[in-house]
Amino acid sequence: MEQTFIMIKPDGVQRGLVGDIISRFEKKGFYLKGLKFINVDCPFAEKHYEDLSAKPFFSGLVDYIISGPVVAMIWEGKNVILTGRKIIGATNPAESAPGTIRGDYAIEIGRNIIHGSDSAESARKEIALWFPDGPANWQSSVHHWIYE
Ligand code: RTP
Repeated sequence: MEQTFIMIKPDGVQRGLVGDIISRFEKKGFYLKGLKFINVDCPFAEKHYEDLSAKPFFSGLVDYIISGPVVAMIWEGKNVILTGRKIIGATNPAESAPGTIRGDYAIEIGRNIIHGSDSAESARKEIALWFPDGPANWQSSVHHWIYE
């Protein structure tokens, strides 16, 4: 089944939003397959955001990500990459719909609380980077209550 990489950024941790964010993904029916509470260093953050290295906001983005602990997660489920992005909301909170995480809790693009993989290719790369040992191996006992 499809997997995605989700990271609660330092502002989400500092503002006490970890429980709410995990709850939104759990209540939707997705399965938590990996969870780490960690501080990343500059080279690691640069690697994660390497596709954005030419952007003018790159160094500010890296400083933001290394400014405190983050919660790195693997979530699994049907269409979890696209649906995860919908749960998160548009990149700029000024354009994120109410009901989304960014729409409900964020104001500025540079403090937008959470990251989610934007494609199957980035999910694969990001899971490999953040979870080199792979996802946890467990099966949900409520699977047939969520899927036909
Ligand atoms: P993310 O990777 O964090 O899930 O965000 P995204 O795909 O929605 O957006 P992306 O374009 O990949 O940008 C990554 C993060 O960089 C910050 N950003 N700042 N100042 C700016 O104009 C600007 N643009 C992007 C945001 O924190 C964004 O989530």
